[in-house]
Amino acid sequence: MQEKNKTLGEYIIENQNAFQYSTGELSRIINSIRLAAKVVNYKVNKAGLVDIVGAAGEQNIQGEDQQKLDVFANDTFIQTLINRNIVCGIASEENDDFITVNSLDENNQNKYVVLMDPLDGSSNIDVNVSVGTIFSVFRRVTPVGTPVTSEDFLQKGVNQVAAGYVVYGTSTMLVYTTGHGVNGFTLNPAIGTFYLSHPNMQFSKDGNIYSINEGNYVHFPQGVKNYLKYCQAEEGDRPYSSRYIGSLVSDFHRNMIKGGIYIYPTSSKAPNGKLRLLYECNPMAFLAEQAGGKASDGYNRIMEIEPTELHQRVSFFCGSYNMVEKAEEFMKNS
Ligand code: P6P
Repeated sequence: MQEKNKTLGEYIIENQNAFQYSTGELSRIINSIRLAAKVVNYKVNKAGLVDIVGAAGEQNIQGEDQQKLDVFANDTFIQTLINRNIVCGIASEENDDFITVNSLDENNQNKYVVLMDPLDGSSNIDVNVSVGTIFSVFRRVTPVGTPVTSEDFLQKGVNQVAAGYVVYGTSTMLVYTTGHGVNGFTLNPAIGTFYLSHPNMQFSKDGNIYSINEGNYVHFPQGVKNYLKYCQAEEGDRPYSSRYIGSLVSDFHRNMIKGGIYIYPTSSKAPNGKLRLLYECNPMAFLAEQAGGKASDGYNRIMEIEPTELHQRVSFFCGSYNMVEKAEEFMKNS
């Protein structure tokens, strides 16, 4: 059991050897994410005060207006990782293609690639609702010392060596796993240190919160409609509560603490769903499973999906194990 109030730095050092491939590289990646998270947190908290809110005028590959904080967060995480010469490649929601990182020494021996959504939920920024960073880490599959290829990024979620998120909310937290459970660290902004505040985070097997944008109800598949009617029926511990922040990291984080299910299904408006497999669904699925929860596309385990494109979208059901199972039952029977 991890005792509370340990700093993130102490935790990383103590657990470095627990990690099978431990050469310190993965620890240095987590440390870089820690540093970038503090820098982004500072700007997110100042967004209302300085001229950094509002669209940057550009559009990302998703065709979404880029908020200036999106651009800032993307640049911060990318530069922090590149400057420390610890990864061989980076993919981001904000970049059309992956970035090949040439190490400072000519024979780049770095073994890891990082995929990320640098600021998820960014449309909430100018209405002061919490947003988050999501990251996923893989070992490269192509020969060390050669430039990375798409093969290094298009890996099944089961191959992840680490995943996590930063939630910039009423407090800023870094929540991550390296395959040995999920731990949450809360930032003390006065001294810029993350402390272990939520050791061994677990989803309850059952829950009574469902998170979905019910405004899209008429566009949902019948199985989702049937599941929503089940959640709203007066029977046993139902009706459940509907809670939807519109920020995946925040909805996921609340559901992990209180129990619940998050659903972003396919619909006639979004035939492949909205969330991206590689840098949103896979990392959240890794966390969910490590916390005793479940993550599927309504039919199949998210982390078994064979990726075909960097920005591909999937339908996403994630949270308390029994709630996801029940939703899958409705999907299969519809
Ligand atoms: P909608 C944010 O853009 C996001 O990717 C998730 O963080 C969030 O849960 C979802 O999309 C919100 O989408 O269509 O309900 O506004």
